[in-house]
Amino acid sequence: MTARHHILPAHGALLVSTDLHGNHEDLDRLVAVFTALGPDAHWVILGDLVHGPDDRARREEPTLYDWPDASARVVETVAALCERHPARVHLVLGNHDHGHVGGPHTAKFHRDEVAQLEGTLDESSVRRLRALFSDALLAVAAPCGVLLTHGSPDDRLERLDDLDRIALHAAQNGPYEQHVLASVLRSYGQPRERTERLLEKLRATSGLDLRVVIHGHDRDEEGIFREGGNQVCPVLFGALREHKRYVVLDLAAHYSSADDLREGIEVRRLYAAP
Ligand SMILES: [Mn+2]
Repeated sequence: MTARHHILPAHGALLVSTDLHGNHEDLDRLVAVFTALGPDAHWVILGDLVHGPDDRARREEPTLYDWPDASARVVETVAALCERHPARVHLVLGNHDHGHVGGPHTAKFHRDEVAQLEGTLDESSVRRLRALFSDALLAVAAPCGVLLTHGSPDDRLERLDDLDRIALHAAQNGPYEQHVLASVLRSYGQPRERTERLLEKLRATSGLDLRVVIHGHDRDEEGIFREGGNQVCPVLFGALREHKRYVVLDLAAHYSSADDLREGIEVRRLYAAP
């Protein structure tokens, strides 16, 4: 068994960021935000570190895909952060990352993005990348009321502890674990009632008053969307630069709905307007 979920404390600040897809400039900004939050802050990175735009996407949609794919360097930086702050930086696996450690290979910008990226790396860099993703979490939860995942999972998961039994190689899992793994990594926003059923079960089995799912995986040019009053997706990848958002929470507070995450307070822009 490997720990695939983590429970945060009820004090300090929490930075939550979503998909990077090889964007090291966004990562640099987030590192500065994390540092400025002080020595008690936690940072949950919600996956999809790797697989940036190809030349064609950069050419055809420069307002959305203008960065050089620095996937390898993003992995190095996040690995170094996790090593330096093991109790405070928490990496959650994304479906693109999963391709490198047993998951299906993604094909967003290249026919096989896993083979494409690994083909650019030497052996020790491949080992380091796989080690980082092998140790990644599937979910983080906090007494402040949030469940943090890459996708927005459906209501099959019964308890957070079940995540620790999941193998990253899907074929090694039973049907329940297979379903939960796919749902945590690849589901988009859920209807309100389904997320509510999930949160209700997890409240009962974890003792945490979980009310809001904060997730990545999806994109929105406007930089954020909320669903069902109980899900929030702050967007970096796929948002226009001036709309890119991240979230900062107070772990000692309690957030009982998606609307408790206020624009300009909990929900912040990564770049000032031009
Ligand atoms: Mn994704």
